[in-house]
Amino acid sequence: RKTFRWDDPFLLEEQLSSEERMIRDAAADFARETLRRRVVRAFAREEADPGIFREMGARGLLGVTLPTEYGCAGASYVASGLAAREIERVDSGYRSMMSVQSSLVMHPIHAFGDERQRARYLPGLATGELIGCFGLTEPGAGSDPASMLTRARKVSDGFVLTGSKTWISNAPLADVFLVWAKSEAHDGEVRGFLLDKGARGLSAPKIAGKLSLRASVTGEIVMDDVHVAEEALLPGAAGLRAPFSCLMAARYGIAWGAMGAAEECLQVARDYTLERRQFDRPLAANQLVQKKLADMATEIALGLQAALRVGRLFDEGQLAAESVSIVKRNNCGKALDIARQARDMLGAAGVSEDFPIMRHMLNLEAVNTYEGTHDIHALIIGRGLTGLSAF
Ligand code: TGC
Ligand code: FAD
Repeated sequence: RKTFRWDDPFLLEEQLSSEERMIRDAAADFARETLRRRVVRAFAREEADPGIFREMGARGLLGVTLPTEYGCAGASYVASGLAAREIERVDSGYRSMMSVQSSLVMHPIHAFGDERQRARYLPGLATGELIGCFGLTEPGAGSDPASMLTRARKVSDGFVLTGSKTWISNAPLADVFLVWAKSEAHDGEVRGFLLDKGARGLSAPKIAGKLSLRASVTGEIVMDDVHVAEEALLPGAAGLRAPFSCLMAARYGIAWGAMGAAEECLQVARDYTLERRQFDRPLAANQLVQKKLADMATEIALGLQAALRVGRLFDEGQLAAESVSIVKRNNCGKALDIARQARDMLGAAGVSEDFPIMRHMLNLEAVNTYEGTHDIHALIIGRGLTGLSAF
């Protein structure tokens, strides 16, 4: 009889290449040595440490899939997903910082920028000397970015941008703002613009009082007639398919990351219920408790295996957007359920910052909402199933 590995029931480890394991281990070491000891304080004080970007850069964790010529690892999407899982095991806010920089700023500059833009921004973003943000959402345009109001007006030597973005990860710390706007010079089509910190009329106030992802900062981007040169336009990005294609990579990373948070919750709930005694026996000896643990382990094993399969499809160039929606939606929703269950299993201790579960639970509420809400992904999948758009 083969031994059951409760923390790896389907032997995922054996399905990884040595390079993928190496990047995963680098992320796990970094998360354990550097992030874990800071997170409770950062979350309590709502403090995002910009130094984390440089630390991630030094470990090769920014833009993992991009080519080595820009200082990146040139690794697989599976490797980048494994890194997201390890970082989010500690906190979703740290994974958010990493994935916005990598998937939503570096990836589009690489995919849609010209060589001059790549050379100007990618090396600094890879080391974390530059911090980037991605501005798509607006106060009146969340699930429906097509209704955005931000405009780019053509002037003789460039463009003038006017409008505001909200709920933008990293914005208050950012040096580089990738902003999506309707461009009058392109028949009102959505285009991407790279704005540099310090541009006149550009500000990025913090959104305070966030009860989720408190170790990562979120802000607005306010553009009051911000003048940019012609070279700020990303030449290869035409229409909403450009930002949506960035979301593919970010949503994929989230599918892995959410499972990392869920694994941490399972681990803590298992340890706690084995240790804690009530009615003269460990909590874990009760059928109700074992069923909860079994449900958690089952969903995690399935969610990880699905993320791995989707990663392989991504690496093979075979991935459909609807398939990403399946894993983003499933894994976030399941991770949130797991965190809520685990919180309950610790009783009063579950609400304490001495355990990571309540923090994961609060974080996963935002993770379930951003990058397309749980229900929006149901509608994307529904459209794929029926050919009918429900939005
Ligand atoms: P729709 O007609 O579906 O698409 C417009 C064009 O885009 C193309 N497209 C894609 N292309 C590449 N990859 C994808 N995944 C794509 N999805 C769509 C599509 O083919 C079409 O191209 P074309 O050439 O025909 O014009 O547009 P729609 O407006 O009907 O879309 C509806 C919907 C609901 C699917 C879309 O609006 C949506 O996904 N809404 C959710 C909004 C969202 O996810 N926002 C995320 C903001 S960023 C963020 O949250 C970062 S948090 C990060 C962190 O901190 O970790
Ligand atoms: P809404 O679109 O107003 O939706 C509210 C509710 O209505 C949801 O439950 C939704 O599912 C539901 N709903 C909407 N439309 C329909 C429909 N047609 N049918 C049924 N139900 C519907 N955005 C960025 O651009 N960049 C970032 O870096 C970024 N970072 C973020 C960080 C955090 C911490 C958070 C919380 C958000 C961030 N976002 C970012 C914004 C995020 O992408 C949006 O919050 C998300 O897309 C949902 O938009 P909304 O909040 O306006 O909700």
